[in-house]
Amino acid sequence: DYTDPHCSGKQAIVHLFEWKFSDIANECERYLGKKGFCGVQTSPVNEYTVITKEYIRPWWERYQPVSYKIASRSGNEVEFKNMVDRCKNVGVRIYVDVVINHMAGLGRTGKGTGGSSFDSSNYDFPGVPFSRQHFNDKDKCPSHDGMVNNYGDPNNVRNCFLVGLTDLDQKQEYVRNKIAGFFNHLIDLGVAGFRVDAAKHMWPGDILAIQKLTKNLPEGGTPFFYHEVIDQNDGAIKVNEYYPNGLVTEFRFCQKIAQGARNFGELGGVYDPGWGMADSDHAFVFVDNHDNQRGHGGGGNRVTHKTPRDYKIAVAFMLANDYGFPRIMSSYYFGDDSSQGPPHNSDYSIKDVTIENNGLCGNGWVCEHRWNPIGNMVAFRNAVTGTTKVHWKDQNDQVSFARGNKGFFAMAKQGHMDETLQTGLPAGEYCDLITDCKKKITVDGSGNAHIVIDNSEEPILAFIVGGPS
Ligand code: LM2
Ligand code: CA
Repeated sequence: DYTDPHCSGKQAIVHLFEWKFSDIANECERYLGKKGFCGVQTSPVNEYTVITKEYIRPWWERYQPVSYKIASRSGNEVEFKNMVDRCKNVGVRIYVDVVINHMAGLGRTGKGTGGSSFDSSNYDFPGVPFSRQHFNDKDKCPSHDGMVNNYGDPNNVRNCFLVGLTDLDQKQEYVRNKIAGFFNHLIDLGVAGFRVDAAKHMWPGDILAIQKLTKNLPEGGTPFFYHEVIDQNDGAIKVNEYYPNGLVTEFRFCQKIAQGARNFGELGGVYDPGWGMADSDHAFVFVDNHDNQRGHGGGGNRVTHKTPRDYKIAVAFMLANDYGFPRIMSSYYFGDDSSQGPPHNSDYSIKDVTIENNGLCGNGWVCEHRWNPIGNMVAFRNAVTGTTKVHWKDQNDQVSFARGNKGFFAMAKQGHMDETLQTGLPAGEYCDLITDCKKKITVDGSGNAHIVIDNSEEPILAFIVGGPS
């Protein structure tokens, strides 16, 4: 079952974008385990290009592989293994972002982050090794210049070069085995699954063949796979082609939740089957990702940490809602420069993530996942597993609903709410997750409660059966 994240039924992961392995391990131990996170998505961990020409150390250098050695700005294999073990010990799994559609871009040459030499223009990657014969060529790619330039044609999207990146031919047994060998190595080191980069640019059957060459986890079961397929009703490739392979990223959710956060009247329709959106059991959902938060990868007009109030509303709603498997984005601050890499020291090593007295991060790290309406809603998502939305109410810029008889959630766009509402929950005293229990809610014998929201920066309230008191 490629859709099983292997985290004891927990329901949300966080992408610690560009974090060092040592910091991820610290975060598992000091925060993620206690808060009930299922796991962490890392940035690509295998050897890649060191870019210093047109730009110095952009984040996207990681998307130009040089070999499958574990050697990245986040750390080496020893540090990786240490992270996986320390996280697993506190119930948090690791999912690796794997870049297998391509190797480095044409024209790039030199040494990768692990010291392997390479020369893309000659298709020479001795660290694997891959050579010319392992890449797609003009016979298979129908575009005149060999580049992906027609999203209406699957042969063009999948057999041509994406922004000049040397495109591997996953039809070949040799190529499949090299990639599966990389996955198997990661499984031996204890990971629980993979985010497959640029899955849209590979044939689903080829990816499935690689998945079949991949071993089961030591504790049993196939690894978790979620496939990056950007389907915004704008091309020939559809998310449902990838259902046999696991979950699929649902980028239309990013569009819908952005509209909903700005206009609560649209929140009822964030899952729109009429739009072709993946069903809940196949959808992998997120408010923004590392690409579209900076205008890459089908981006534009997404809600991000740059508008914190709307962002908290959007992510809290995603976690309270009953659609898909959610990923929380955790970013570093950046300005107008969409290439800017992570916070770094003068030698370009990545800066430590520091934790301030208020529990938020320093040194340039945003740590959205530590914002109360985000981090504390993970417990809500876990507590309401298996229930559906009931008692939905949507009027005057206010939305509220229950999840079965397990949890109740409310938000007020204007920042204030003062209503008596049916919660569907057993009578009792509950406390609000968003304010860390500073606010109490009493549910009476008929399930009604007086709901007050009065914090205009975080105009959200949530409580669960079995929650803190
Ligand atoms: C992805 N998903 O399908 C990643 O989420 C996305 O971040 C990757 O693009 C992309 N696919 C390829 O893995 C990023 C970034 C691009 C960047 C590539 C490769 O968005 O801008 O392209 O990584 O590093 C860069 C340059 C581009 C150049 C290319 C090849 O920006 O101008 O094209 O390298 O040298 C000539
Ligand atoms: Ca391809």
